[in-house]
Amino acid sequence: MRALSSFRNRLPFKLYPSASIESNNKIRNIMSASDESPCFSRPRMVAKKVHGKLSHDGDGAVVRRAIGRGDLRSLDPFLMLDEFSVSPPAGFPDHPHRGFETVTYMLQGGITHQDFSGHKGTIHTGDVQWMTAGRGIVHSEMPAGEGVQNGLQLWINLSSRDKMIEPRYQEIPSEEIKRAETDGVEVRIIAGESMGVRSPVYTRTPTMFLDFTLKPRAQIHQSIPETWNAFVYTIEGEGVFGTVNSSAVSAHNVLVLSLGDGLSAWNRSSKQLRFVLIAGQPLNEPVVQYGPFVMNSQAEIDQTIEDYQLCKNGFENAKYWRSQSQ
Ligand code: FJE
Ligand code: FE
Repeated sequence: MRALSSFRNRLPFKLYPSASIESNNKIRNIMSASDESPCFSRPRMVAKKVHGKLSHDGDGAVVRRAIGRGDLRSLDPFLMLDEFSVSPPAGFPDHPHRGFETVTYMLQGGITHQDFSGHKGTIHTGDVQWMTAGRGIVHSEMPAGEGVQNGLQLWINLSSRDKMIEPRYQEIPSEEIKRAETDGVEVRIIAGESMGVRSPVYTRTPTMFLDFTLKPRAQIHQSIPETWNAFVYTIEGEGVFGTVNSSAVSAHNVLVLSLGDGLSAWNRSSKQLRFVLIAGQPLNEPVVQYGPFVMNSQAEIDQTIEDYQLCKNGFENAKYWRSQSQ
């Protein structure tokens, strides 16, 4: 493995110079076909479509980054969305985070994470790790088995008052993720609420994260808080979003939604459609990003780099810690 983390005074991650921006449980709810008509009045439309372009990150990992690059630098409070595919020996070796949360949702396979406080574990298909980096975490995220390990990683910004909180993990195994079903639709509720079912995950920055699977001819009408920023990421199949006669969108696209109080989506194809619907309350704060450090000002970024290099203010454990190879 290339030494991504060997030299603490060389920052072990890619810099994004232009990334500085101003500015329990099994519940099965069998519902009637109540989704035939929307329970909202201002439907959201697709304002922008961004294809997740293939690129490389970490150490040989392949990512489709749809938020956090190009013309979708961020979507307040979201900083990054990657669909990652890693197979050994590629992965994301020892690297730091400060100032935001990472949500890792496995689509296929497993990722083993280890951090500088001794926290260690593996998440598998359908499991979620909701990690609040807060004032600082240094960790590695590496494939847990042979072959391709595939999932989504979302970065959610923290408000200025939460950036320096104690790090925290919420790990939800697949079988504990609440779900609801209605005709031809299954939703896994990772954060927020759908079809009357609520997730127990606590989100510092108010966030909705729903994973929908629609059989052919199925449709959904999901309410969304009116002023939150929201997007869809298509995982599998082809879907119609916003209005029934808009053109179908294929897999690996982010659809940024206009404001409104809900989203309608239809599967008009002959194959299964799967997508995530993610929404969050905007923070409306300045964002200054330096790779995996996200603060409100350049002075706070300079302080963070110093804290990391000198192993202080939350990075104390980074002094002697190195991840163990699998
Ligand atoms: C990163 C180096 C990194 N996308 N998707 C630099 F390793 C990373 C990083 C990841 C990441 C990890 C997983 Cl498990 C999934 C990811 C990037 O850890 F973000 C930067 N900037
Ligand atoms: Fe990470």
